[in-house]
Amino acid sequence: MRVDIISIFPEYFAPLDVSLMGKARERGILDIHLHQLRDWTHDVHKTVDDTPYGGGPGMVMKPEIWGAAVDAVIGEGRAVSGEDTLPRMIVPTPSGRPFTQEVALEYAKEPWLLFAPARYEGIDSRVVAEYGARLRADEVSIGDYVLAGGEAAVLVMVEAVGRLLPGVLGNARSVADDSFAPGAMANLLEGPVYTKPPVWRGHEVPEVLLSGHHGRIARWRRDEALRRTLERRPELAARLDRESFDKHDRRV
Ligand code: 6GU
Repeated sequence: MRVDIISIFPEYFAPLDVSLMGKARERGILDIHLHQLRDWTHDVHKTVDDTPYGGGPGMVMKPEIWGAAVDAVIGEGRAVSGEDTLPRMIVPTPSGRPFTQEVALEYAKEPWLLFAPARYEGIDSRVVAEYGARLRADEVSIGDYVLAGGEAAVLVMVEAVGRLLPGVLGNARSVADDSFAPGAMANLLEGPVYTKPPVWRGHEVPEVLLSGHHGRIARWRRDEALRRTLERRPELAARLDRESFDKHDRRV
């Protein structure tokens, strides 16, 4: 997968050299290209923002600069990937649609993603209007809080998508068992996990996990997942498919 990120802080993405994402890049599974938005300015101050029409606080990022940057990055990518290819464009904003595991799985199928994180009060809305249909541009939010800019949200999304790419995780089963994964774990949080020693500071590992009884262990894990979801995320629990519950599930 090719990933382009246009930002006034390309150095913000240094963490993508580390750990799982760093390995994915070394192996050529993730091909990340960082771009400095200010490279597409023409004034001595390298201005990327201006005052908002209609008044109000803060500044808005200028459409011409973003337009020039996005056009250039598309051209650069096409020269490599073929002239008929276009990236999926992702614009992080707290007013976007929620980024969920389902959205991560959808993005993981794309060959090319283009992230456009904004600072200040956001990007002039005509930029998404311009690229919206052609690049299937999405405005997405990673949660109900406000960040100082979209860069941290891009880090979150690249990691969530990157770990889903074939060959990135050693054990493919861990993707299927994730909290929020479609299928058996849909709308379920994962329960607690343990490793050796069997007793640590007086805290014991649940006996069933030491039993070697795979059926009982699977049953226990599902009970813990259901319990945890009911307690911590009642709104998720309400979306569980009760039709597919077995008798034991109904008691939890
Ligand atoms: Cl995607 N961007 C910003 N700036 N703040 C956010 C966000 C995104 N998602 C939640 N808060």
